[in-house]
Amino acid sequence: MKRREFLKISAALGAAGTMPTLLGGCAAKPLPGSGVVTTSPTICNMCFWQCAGTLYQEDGRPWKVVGHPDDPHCDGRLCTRGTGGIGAYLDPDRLRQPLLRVGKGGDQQFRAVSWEEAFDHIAQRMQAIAERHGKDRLALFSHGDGGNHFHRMLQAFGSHAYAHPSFAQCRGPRATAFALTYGESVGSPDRTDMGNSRCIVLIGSHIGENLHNSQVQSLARALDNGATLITVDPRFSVAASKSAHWLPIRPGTDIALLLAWMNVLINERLYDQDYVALHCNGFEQLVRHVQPFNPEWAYLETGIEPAKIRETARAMADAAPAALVHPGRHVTWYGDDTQRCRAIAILNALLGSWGRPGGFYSQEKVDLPEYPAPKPDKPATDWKAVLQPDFPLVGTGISNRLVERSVGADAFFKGWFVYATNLPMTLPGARDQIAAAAQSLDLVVVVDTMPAEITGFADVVLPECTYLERFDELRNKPERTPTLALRMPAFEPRYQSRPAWWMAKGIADRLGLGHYFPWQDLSEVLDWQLRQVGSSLDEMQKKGVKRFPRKGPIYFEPGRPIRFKTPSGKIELYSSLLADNGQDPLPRYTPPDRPPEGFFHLNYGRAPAHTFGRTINNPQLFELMPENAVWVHPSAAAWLDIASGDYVALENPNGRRSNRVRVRVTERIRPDSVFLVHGFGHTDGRQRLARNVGADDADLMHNVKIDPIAGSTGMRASFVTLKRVGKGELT
Ligand SMILES: Nc1nc2c(c(=O)[nH]1)N[C@H]1C(S)=C(S)[C@@H](COP(=O)(O)OP(=O)(O)OC[C@H]3O[C@@H](n4cnc5c(=O)[nH]c(N)nc54)[C@H](O)[C@@H]3O)O[C@H]1N2
Ligand SMILES: Nc1nc2c(c(=O)[nH]1)N[C@H]1C(S)=C(S)[C@@H](COP(=O)(O)OP(=O)(O)OC[C@H]3O[C@@H](n4cnc5c(=O)[nH]c(N)nc54)[C@H](O)[C@@H]3O)O[C@H]1N2
Ligand code: SF4
Ligand SMILES: [Mo]
Repeated sequence: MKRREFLKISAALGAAGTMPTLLGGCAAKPLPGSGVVTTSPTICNMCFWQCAGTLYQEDGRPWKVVGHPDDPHCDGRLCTRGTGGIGAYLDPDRLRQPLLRVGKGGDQQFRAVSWEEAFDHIAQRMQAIAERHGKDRLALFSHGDGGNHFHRMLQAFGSHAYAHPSFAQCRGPRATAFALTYGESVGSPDRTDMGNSRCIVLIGSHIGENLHNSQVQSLARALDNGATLITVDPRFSVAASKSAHWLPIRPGTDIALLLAWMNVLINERLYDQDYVALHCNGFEQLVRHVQPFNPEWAYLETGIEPAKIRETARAMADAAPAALVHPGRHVTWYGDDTQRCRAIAILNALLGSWGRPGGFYSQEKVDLPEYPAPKPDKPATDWKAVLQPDFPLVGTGISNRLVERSVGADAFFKGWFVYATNLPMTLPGARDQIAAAAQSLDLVVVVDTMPAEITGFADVVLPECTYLERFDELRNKPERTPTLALRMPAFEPRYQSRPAWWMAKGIADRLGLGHYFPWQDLSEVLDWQLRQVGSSLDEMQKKGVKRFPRKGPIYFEPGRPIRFKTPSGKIELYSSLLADNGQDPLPRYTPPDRPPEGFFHLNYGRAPAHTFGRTINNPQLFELMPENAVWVHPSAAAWLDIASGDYVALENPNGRRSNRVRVRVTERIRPDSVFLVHGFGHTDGRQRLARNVGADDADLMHNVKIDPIAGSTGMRASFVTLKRVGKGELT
């Protein structure tokens, strides 16, 4: 496909008009927009890119949601999933009222209760836990802003431990590696200046299937401007199909390639010598370190021809400093992930791209004061030092570790709050461990919009209203131009559902901690904050998005030294902190495990129509992609005697089997690997569209590799084989 078509893809994906719609539109009905139309600002919550948009209603009924033209996250267009937001609101399988478990054990029997009864139950159990074990024995797992309200309530209570799976199952190694190298991380939205790049290198990073909105648009812009795209991916991804160079690497060998690229840049003196001299520390050690790792050595590990390695290294150097080795996002792959991310960070330093146009820019956010409310006391003990002492370089909770510390009678944790994260499909191969934790915990509270698998482990299920029915905190992300955006309710909450802030405040009230939430409605907090920066809720309800002036420059000033927030004040090619902590101070390559006879690497990724498992049951998006398929190379298919359209079950070496899934035979995958889109294979029967369709990759993961620096879960070292299943058989 040509570049133009890439633009067409993103345009088509962004167009609300192309969506099949729940809302009718057949000939007998009046034309959309001919009734009384009202609009309100929102921020999409179909993924975590947080695009600002506008919700249109017609005669009080939902019509469409479109991107905000002035928003840097979306540039006026929502992606496929974003246009399906109304489906989340209308989903008939939504949680409708608070539920309380009846009976014990793994018995999934719930009864609907009032909010009063749910809050009383939670408060009583929390107090009982505090009396028997201590106030610090509750953990919060969360993904998304609403979690902050529960965080505040739990901190006020005395429980500070929290974890976001978007660290240890996603960005953790990247955040850790960039902080070690540059003293700061890449941020979200990522601070990549792709629109101005002349050469972009993607290691994995399947942008185009990974539909982070403005990022896809800036890649398309770069390609239109003639940028060279180099994609390193064992699979022929959408990005690979737009690339000047596709490097179909042997899975798990990226560090070997990265070291060889450094070897070429250094030995051919193609690196940015002035930049390195001015900003970097440890160059001599790096020079010595990379000498053995020439392209001929890397070829044996990666399967990438030496000439190709040299050619692509030179292409980067030609474009530098507008040459960007993308840091990736979901980087928890093989357990040596912090080392791989460090190699990426170092390569960027050699190209001089950090702080330069076409590389990485510096981000700013709005200086937004916090609402005046009492601050919870600092924790009496350092919970990270107690729970994860072996990961001293990690400044946040490690979700898999917190789960481990919740299993058994003598476990540290006695209660969980789980906000908007579906742990059984999110933590690799952890379903049995989560079940064991739920058995031993005295309280599991799950806050969700849908009957996700995690709700089956809850003692109390609290139904949150969808993002179209609530205020949330103002969006104030670090970005190119400081910007605020507002999410406000377009509709009254359906059924008994309520927003997170209302629940956290209600529980705090029951615990005698109501003074930590000294307001009646979150809108008061937003209005107060907005007034401190010269705006108001009234103004934002009309505008939706407001930009503010930057304070500092967006790129480094040429030739001017910078003080980086690392121990040496320089970019640390050689990491003193890693050396001090007994880790490799320069990236080390570890050959990955290879599949046993008859097994394949289990590869996984995204598809444009869905976000993980959270959108599968969405009626609008389900229609676009109702199930996943397992990608199999023709030679493997011939060996297995299977064809496209056949149903198989995936089985890991421990005998764990997936739900049945259709085969897709394609040359786009290597013969040693199979590929699944993550998020399918829901088992909760209450999601009536999503249940039992497709296969779940998370449940098949058996060889989870813990990163010794970030504590994160390497999820790409698992293997599966394929077993034929008969028609109608659900396994
Ligand atoms: N549509 C959609 N978009 C999304 C999301 C979504 O759910 N749906 N989720 C968002 C989130 S939270 C994240 S973190 C990002 C994740 O998206 P990315 O950060 O892009 O994820 P990756 O794991 O880098 O990319 C997956 C690619 O890695 C390739 N790969 C597998 N093994 C290897 C290997 O050993 N080496 C190399 N070089 N490549 C390999 C796979 O073939 C696949 O093409 O996507 C975001 N965007
Ligand atoms: N096997 C495997 N595991 C993975 C990944 C993978 O590709 N494969 N990807 C990893 C990555 S990159 C990430 S970031 C994590 C993400 O993992 P999670 O953060 O767990 O994301 P989801 O699976 O979408 O779960 C989100 C839950 O939030 C609920 N939800 C949706 N909207 C709302 C809302 O407005 N309020 C509330 N209260 N709940 C809501 C959904 O119903 C769903 O149950 O998963 C990681 N785990
Ligand atoms: S990238 Fe798509 S799903 Fe994510 S916030 Fe933006 S429009 Fe919504
Ligand atoms: Mo992620």
